[in-house]
Amino acid sequence: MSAVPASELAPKSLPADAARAPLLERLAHTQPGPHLSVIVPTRNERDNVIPLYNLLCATLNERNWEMIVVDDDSADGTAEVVCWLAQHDRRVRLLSRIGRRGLASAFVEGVQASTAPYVAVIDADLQHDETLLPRMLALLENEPVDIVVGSRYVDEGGVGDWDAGRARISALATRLGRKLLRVPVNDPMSGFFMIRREAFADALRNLSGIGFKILVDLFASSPRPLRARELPFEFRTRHAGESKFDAMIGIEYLMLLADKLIGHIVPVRFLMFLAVGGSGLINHLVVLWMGLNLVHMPFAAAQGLATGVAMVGNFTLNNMLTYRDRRLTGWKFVYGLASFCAICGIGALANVGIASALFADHAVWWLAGLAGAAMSVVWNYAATSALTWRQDGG
Ligand SMILES: Nc1nc2c(ncn2[C@@H]2O[C@H](COP(=O)(O)OP(=O)(O)OP(=O)(O)O)[C@@H](O)[C@H]2O)c(=O)[nH]1
Ligand SMILES: [Mg+2]
Repeated sequence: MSAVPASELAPKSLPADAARAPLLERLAHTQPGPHLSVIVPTRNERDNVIPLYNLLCATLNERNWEMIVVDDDSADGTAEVVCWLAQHDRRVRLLSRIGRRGLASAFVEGVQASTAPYVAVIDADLQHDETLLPRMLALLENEPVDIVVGSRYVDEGGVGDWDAGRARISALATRLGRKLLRVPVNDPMSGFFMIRREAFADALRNLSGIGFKILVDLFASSPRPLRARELPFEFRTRHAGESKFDAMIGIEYLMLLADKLIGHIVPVRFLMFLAVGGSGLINHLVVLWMGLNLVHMPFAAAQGLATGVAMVGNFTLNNMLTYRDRRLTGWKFVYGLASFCAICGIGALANVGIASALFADHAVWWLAGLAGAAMSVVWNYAATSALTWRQDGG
């Protein structure tokens, strides 16, 4: 195994014990920790884990590396395969997350669980060219570079067999990232890169961690411009299993851009919650109109039906979009819906109470109405985020 240079290991201030002879003597005979951690986010990648491990072994060879698989509760037994491998090779580690989603946050937590001075991320499905890893590492070790990106949009790189639609979406997302957030690489959408630990640590507290696109997030969150290099590679065809690419990834990307641009002023989840609330108002009016004019229901019944449809619709949309990373399924969906309706019911009562009190105090009617509505929106958002979509999975 190659030893880690002492300079890489020395934190800014070590306790005095670190310099004492017995410890130094003991450490002289231990195996150093990994020099490179390769983070592999997985969701249902059972049949790709072993082929990827074989490729990493072949390319990283005698280097001191480890593979950290961050699995989000895969239903196909991915975690079991990783456990089995890890029992045979201590360079394989598993971080298993329950009730959590998202490639970006999986990467962040994988890096947090590693102590290596260099960390890389690679897809499990063999689409990335793992043979670039030694060159990425050499660049970081030998040159003043913070991050090396595997790029599909430089000479000799390519997107493989994507259809025209996906290629267009990726090109648009790339332009947005480069223009709006000034990401200085040709392929800010790439999910394949290696970064120096300090550069990651400096950006860590500013990261949004939303969705799929961690590279954009890293560039936009770093307190200083990251010194970047790109190495070309051709995106391969997925080896086994199914793609997780869907329209939601686009929405999450827009949320990430919004968070980076205005997130310091207003939380992007709150904006999404507002947008969903706006769509709920339209739903409400459409159902009310249909109840009154097509089914000829009494007003109170039509209004009750419209309220119910809007609440279920709002809950479902918020569950899909605003809280996609904490999405509730099965019975949790049902309990979540009940708590959402209860919280919004309390919000409605508070809304009427506050608006009526202000109105009685001679406030203008629309100002009283707006104040009541604003109060209930903030309450609904705060309470459902704390209770319905709790951080621990609801
Ligand atoms: N931990 C974790 N990993 C994820 C999640 N979503 C996707 N992944 C993994 O991230 C990697 C990239 O996902 P893919 O579905 O291959 O996305 P893609 O490469 O953009 O799409 P395709 O080209 O169609 O394969 C794969 O290893 C996935 O298993 C997630 O929510 N959590
Ligand atoms: Mg893939």
